[in-house]
Amino acid sequence: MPESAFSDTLVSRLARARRIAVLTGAGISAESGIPTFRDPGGLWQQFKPEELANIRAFLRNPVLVQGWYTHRRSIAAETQPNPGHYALAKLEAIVPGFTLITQNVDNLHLRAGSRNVVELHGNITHNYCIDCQKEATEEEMHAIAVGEPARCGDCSGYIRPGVVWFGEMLPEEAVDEAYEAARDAEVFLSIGTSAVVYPAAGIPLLAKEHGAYVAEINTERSAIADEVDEVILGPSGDVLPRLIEAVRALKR
Ligand code: BV8
Ligand code: ZN
Repeated sequence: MPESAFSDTLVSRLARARRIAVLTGAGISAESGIPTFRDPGGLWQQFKPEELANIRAFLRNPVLVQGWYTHRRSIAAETQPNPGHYALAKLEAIVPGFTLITQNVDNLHLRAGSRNVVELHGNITHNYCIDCQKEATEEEMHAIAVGEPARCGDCSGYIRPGVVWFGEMLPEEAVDEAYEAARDAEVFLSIGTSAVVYPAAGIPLLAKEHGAYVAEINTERSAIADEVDEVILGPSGDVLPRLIEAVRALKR
């Protein structure tokens, strides 16, 4: 199959489907300028996930970890959703049942207008106190800018980002919703994820086990490429708008 071409089967199944589910990873935000985790120059090139995205690293060095998330929050705030995010919002609008499951914490799907978004790993714009769970205020977060650990104004506990770290459970309701959407989906798209982090990486396979037609959109083959029905090699910001346009044309 030529580069970033998709099959007529995929287009007609998407056009006919009453329930579609999508899983996205950092790759869908790459064209917005947000570095992925594992690509060259990725977020984990200079740091390993074990050094930053876990509670032990945070308690050992809250300033470093809070600083890393502040850096990532500022990147996310400065970037815009790209045509891939907008294409998924358009697909949601023309499909009766649509669930967007994301591993990303960058808030770009919500900013692109997607509505039914399941944030498996939380959202970088939420920050809360690890002791009393109070949502952090702007001024409490300001301490990070001066190299101090951000602390809760009520109980002076450390403030952490509202994301799921390695070794932490995913939000139960998010997992339940994602699993239900995967089981019910007639078509499942896995977009821009290396599919190495679990339980998220298992969700496209759950959809396949329950009879969904599963397609992957990625610039390279992911860890689950051999198990899906179709692999479309190309940047999601280019593939998705063309794919959704083909689906809309068929539905007219
Ligand atoms: C848990 C939020 C249970 C924070 C993240 C050994 C074996 C198997 C599993 C484990 C194991 N040891 C430990 C585990 C469990 C662990 C895990 O899976 N580890 C992996 C590394 C082996 N999982 C966990 O710990 C999870 N929790 O299991 O708890 C538990 C707990 C307690 C008690 C009992 C049980 C929690 C995992 C959540 C971690 N948090 N993020 C933050 O963002 O800082 S993970 C983070 O990396 C992302 O959220 C995402 O999930 C993950 C993978 O990243 P991707 O999104 O896929 O991005 P990546 O860079 O890897 O790939 C980008 C892809 O895009 C590439 O394929 C590239 O080709 C493609 N691409 C690039 N450009 C484009 C493109 N595609 C299209 N277009 C483009 N333009
Ligand atoms: Zn507190």
